[in-house]
Amino acid sequence: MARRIIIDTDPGQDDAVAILLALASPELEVLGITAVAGNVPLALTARNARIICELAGRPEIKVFAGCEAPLARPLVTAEHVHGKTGLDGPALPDPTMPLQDAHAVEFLIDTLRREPEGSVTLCPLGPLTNIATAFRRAPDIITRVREIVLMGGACFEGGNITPAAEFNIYVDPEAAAEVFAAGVPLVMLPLDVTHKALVTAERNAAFRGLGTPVGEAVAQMTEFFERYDREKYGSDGAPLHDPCVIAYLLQPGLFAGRQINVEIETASPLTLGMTVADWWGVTDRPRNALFLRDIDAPGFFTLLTDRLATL
Ligand SMILES: [Ca+2]
Repeated sequence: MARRIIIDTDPGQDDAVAILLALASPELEVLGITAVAGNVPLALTARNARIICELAGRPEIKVFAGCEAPLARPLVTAEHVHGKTGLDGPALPDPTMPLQDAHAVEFLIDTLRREPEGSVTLCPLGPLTNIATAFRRAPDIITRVREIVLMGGACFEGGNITPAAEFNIYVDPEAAAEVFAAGVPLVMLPLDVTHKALVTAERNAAFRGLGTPVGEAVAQMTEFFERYDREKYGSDGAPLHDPCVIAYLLQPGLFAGRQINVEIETASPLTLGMTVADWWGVTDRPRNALFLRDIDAPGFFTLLTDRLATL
């Protein structure tokens, strides 16, 4: 039976590739996509999620709009990375599939209450506002979640929005703190992993070489945001953050890490949103997250390219 997931997302070119990978994978059943404000404001993330479903030929996927702003702070966005639409790069048509009427938080609560306990995995690819709001409003759903597999945080790699913090956690640190403390089995794909998943020229040529609308769109999206990353990190190409979450669900053996304690800084102005990761076990704090640190990057790109070829 396919693993049932909800993708919570703020597309974002790398979110887009993650959604495409999920929709291309028969091992996964996407129960719905919940949009959240993050890389760009909510109206755009809700629009971009639908553009990507249509690109994948899956207009029947249910897309829900969620929270417009973090729990306790004004929204910080990342147009400097993703462009003003969030999906800059390819020219993709406006979506014609509808946005669902229900709020994303309502969908999360209803779905977790309806589906068998321990059967639904949450895949957050943006700030954790929708998830934390659902947990606040309906604490009974928390123990019904099978697992949370999220992109966010950083330890050895440092931050990408401040020296200490990764973007998704920084944007809504209060939400992240609540989700990390909720007691749900949690797997995190931090920058320590995703900065090893670099789209080199050769890997981008493989996307383009698929000769399909999906392959071409993915190539153009990664070309757009790699300009920024090349300048910033001097790296070989853009890190493909969010698809690592879906790849972990498909082939966990591509990744390695440790079960450790991770807590979120919510007070210090200097390190706000930092994921304080007890990698060396120097505290007695309970282990609440599988912190992944390594990835078989060639294996990841082979998986991704092979699956995109099926769309
Ligand atoms: Ca994202």
